[in-house]
Amino acid sequence: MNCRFSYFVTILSMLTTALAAQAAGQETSFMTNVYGRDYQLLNGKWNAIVDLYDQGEKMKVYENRTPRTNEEFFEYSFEGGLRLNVPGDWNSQLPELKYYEGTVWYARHFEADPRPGERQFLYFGAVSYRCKVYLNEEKIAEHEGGFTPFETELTGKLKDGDNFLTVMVNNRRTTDAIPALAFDWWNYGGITRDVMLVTVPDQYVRDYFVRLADNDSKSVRVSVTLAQPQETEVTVSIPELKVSQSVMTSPDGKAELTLKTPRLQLWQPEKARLYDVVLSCAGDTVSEKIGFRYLETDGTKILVNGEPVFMRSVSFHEEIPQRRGRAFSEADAHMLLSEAAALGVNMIRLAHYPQNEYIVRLAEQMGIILWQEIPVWQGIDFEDAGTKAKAQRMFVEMLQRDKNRCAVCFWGVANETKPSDARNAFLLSLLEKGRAMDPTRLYAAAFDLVYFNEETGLFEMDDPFADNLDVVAVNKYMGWYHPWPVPPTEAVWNVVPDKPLIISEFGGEALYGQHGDRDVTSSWSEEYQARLYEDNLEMFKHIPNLAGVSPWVLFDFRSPYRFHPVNQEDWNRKGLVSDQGYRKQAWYIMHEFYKECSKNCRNGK
Ligand code: GCB
Repeated sequence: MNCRFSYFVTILSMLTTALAAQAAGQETSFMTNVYGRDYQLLNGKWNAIVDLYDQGEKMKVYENRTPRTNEEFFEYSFEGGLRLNVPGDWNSQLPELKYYEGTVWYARHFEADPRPGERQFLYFGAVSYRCKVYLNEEKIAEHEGGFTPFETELTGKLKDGDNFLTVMVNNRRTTDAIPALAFDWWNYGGITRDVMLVTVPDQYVRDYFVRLADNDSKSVRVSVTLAQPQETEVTVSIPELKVSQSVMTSPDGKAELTLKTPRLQLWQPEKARLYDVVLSCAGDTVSEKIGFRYLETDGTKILVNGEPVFMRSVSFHEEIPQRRGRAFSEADAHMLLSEAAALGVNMIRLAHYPQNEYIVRLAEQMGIILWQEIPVWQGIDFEDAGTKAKAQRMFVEMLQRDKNRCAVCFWGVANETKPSDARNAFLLSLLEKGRAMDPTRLYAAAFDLVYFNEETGLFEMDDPFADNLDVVAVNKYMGWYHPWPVPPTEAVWNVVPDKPLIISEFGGEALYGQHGDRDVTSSWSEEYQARLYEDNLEMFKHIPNLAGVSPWVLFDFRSPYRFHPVNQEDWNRKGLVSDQGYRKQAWYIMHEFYKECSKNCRNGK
């Protein structure tokens, strides 16, 4: 192809991709495995303007103008003012921004060297919560949703040499947002994950889904989509297994193939096994480490590779407590995951939103099962069609990013929702989308409406939506939000008795280093929290279909509605580990339980 023609084909394909995305009702789509591509990080210090009254758009600050005549002046300048780290939340970078909810403009220059035959994309790991992106004064993208990535194509828009990038970021809470008006974590705003300038060839492997073909290890199924619709050869190989296979894409640029893999070893919890998988088409090669495992449920059991696994889980927010800010780096992922591993877990419920890729990829290397969910967290407006479409897009973005991460075994659709027709239709639409895209995972949701039935003397739940799920999870704060109606030894559950049940949250608050009466909730003492753990562990013996437990939560985390001036000070103190990184008494109880459980727990027995 000559250069001019190739340029024309590229522009045409950009248009078809954009139109197809629009037709599918998606605002955004992005390439698979961006970290496997040739990229330049645009992280670092960015200039910033705090725009409390949302005037920046009207003033066109993204034009970044400076006076050229004696009469001209501008009431802004990106130079000489605030500088913010990217990635990073703004709240932890300046005392005045600790509680800030509004707009901040970010801007920076970068050098580009666009070449014919190549395409460039700007990729944001996450911007919290909504944003508009401008390149060289032109608006090129917008996105809503603080925990999933998006990209925008820059081919044909980049200047040779200096380019100016502006991002308007807004984290104001609204009723139609996800999460909505109130949620129990800090509303961090900012460009909170990596920003990447990605270069790929004109034609490239844009998307792929690699997984086991069947519930055994004998063959691997691969679905590939090329960037441009074209009949051409694609090859998939797993060098370590000495397998490689080629197939022609159909005219739409898509192909399916199955690799025979008789010697494949499966990825298992606590025994990670990953293989380099290489995908190529003419002029493009991309590879990454991928693991293989299969999931099923059998009555009340969760099976990984055909074996029942009891989920010894814990949750954490994407937050480094000691820094009082969002986690964003590989080093952060090491800190969070090593503390989780020390507790003895084989699973993490990533609370309450998709967390950054460093966490997901490292957990996979460590053999830790993940549950990922979108922040459909209480208070969501299920009646609002726009909110529903937003949730679907977020869910698709989460699946799209991590579909090749075998560690992710559960996709969570919601946390603590109340039954209603609108809620059911909303959540069902997520399940339908998910199952159509990815039938290889277990679909779950966490409920909080389990109650003690005085007549039957059992803990029960009436939420028919549970029938739609593979695994049902319950958050239950016995001994904290709920006093014990019967002693823990008599606390027997009859909740979705035919399905696997995970206790996805339990716990209570304690201020590290505070000692007090183990019988008094308001002592906020380590002793009370430890006793609460003992009681709950006792209760778990009476949940016949128990398939896993997940204490809430690994670390104390910041939450603006935790008002108690002495015991909380804007912190949710349910951590097993304090904000300073110290283990509380309850940590040792849970650790001991998990040590025993790793030998003895088989779905509650
Ligand atoms: C819950 C929520 C979780 C909260 C927790 C609490 O049920 O799912 O996000 O942080 O309770 O501490 O109240």
